[in-house]
Amino acid sequence: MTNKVEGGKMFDIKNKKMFVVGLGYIGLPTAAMFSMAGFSVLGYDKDERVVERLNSGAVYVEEGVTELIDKGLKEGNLKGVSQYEEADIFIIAVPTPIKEDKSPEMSMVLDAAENIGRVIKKGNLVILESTSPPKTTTDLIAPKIRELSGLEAGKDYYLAHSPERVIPGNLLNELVNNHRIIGGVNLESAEAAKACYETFVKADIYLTDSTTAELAKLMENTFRDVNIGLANETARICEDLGVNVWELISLANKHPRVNLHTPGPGVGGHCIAVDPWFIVYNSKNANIINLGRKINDSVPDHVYSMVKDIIPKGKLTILGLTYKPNTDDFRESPVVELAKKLIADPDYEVSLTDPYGENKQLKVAGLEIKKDHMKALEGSDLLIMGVNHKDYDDLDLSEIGKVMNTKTIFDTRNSISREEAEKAGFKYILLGDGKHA
Ligand code: SAJ
Repeated sequence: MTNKVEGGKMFDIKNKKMFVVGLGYIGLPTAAMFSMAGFSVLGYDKDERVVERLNSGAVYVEEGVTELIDKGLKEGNLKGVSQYEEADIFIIAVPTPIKEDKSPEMSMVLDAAENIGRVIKKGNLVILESTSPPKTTTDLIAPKIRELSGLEAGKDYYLAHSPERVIPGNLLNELVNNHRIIGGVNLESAEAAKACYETFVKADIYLTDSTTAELAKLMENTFRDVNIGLANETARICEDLGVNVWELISLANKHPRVNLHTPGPGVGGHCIAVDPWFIVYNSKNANIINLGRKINDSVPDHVYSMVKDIIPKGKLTILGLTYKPNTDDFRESPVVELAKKLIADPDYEVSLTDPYGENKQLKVAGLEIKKDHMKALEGSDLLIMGVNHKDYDDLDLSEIGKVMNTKTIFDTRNSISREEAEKAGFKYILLGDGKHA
């Protein structure tokens, strides 16, 4: 496969060496995918333990991806490295979090650009995958590479942004089957990047400029965040007006053009709760976006005040603490935030349980997360349903009732049936249910 370039130059992907910067939840699957597609892939991470784990075949990402990585390692097309070196294609897949003041933390992207700038040669291709604020490709990466190498993006080398769009929990499927947007600093750069991705992407690949691609990715996550904010605000309105938000949403969504999202204990993870801030930071006109973020960030406080109303003192057990159901990722979880508030409150004794907790040997404010929910619930006065993992689909409420001190449930997910809970002798309180408040 060969790509046409201005001035008669060609970008040929045959036998190309690829260097992937960042072996996280995007970098690793992407590196593995490209190694399967025939590229010779080196995966770099500044954390040497990550590189060692990769080379010893000891990484676990999620089903399907892990097998792909193992295959790449065995076939010799994938290798972890701890030093930057020359390559034909560089992919930047490093984290882009926010700082305390909600401004973008771009030091990892900048560091990658600087190191690539030291080894880049004419005719190379650089692709930014990390979700980034608008103009990162043109105003941050290109100048940094120019400073170190003297090379001009779009003239001496190709530079493009190809934002990742895969959802944790369904990585492999979405990597292959999601449409891709690729934005180049010029068309040739976008086409060069497309030539790489079309080796494994089965869906459509749309070409644009790099800033549009950056903003499009941010808007996708912002769309979701603002809609979840609307759902969370609707829950509060329903609590005020004596309406059950879950019933209301299911009725409103019968309209062919309405799709109200799902309220809950807050919005977490390192994407939806982060990316809208990149827009707020870059445009003074981001009003709804700013408000949506603030509404979603305020939910754990509201849930905490509901707990205070339900039971002012006693032993609480939180079931599920990850940032969303059926993932083992506890980062930026609104339920962890809630747990911290409750642990800090001297009126409560708190117990935490999550099916993924013990594997990670994680602690929240010094408290361990037990795997066994029955043990965690012993002597409890309140069961708080924080994250409705599949493991909690068939909770045995009558057995749970036997080990608890007071039989009360506070469900932030609408995942336990009121009827069954009440039949088992529980008092049942549901977030967003003004009807039974
Ligand atoms: N949530 C709700 N209500 C909803 C949907 C989600 O409260 O109706 C909460 C979840 O519980 C979680 C948070 O929002 O705390 C985010 O979860 P998510 O499943 O919406 O998204 P992520 O962060 O796991 O992945 C998103 C995806 N973006 C979109 O769906 C637009 C994914 O495709 C992106 O690739 C990913 O962000 C990313 O890396 O940017």
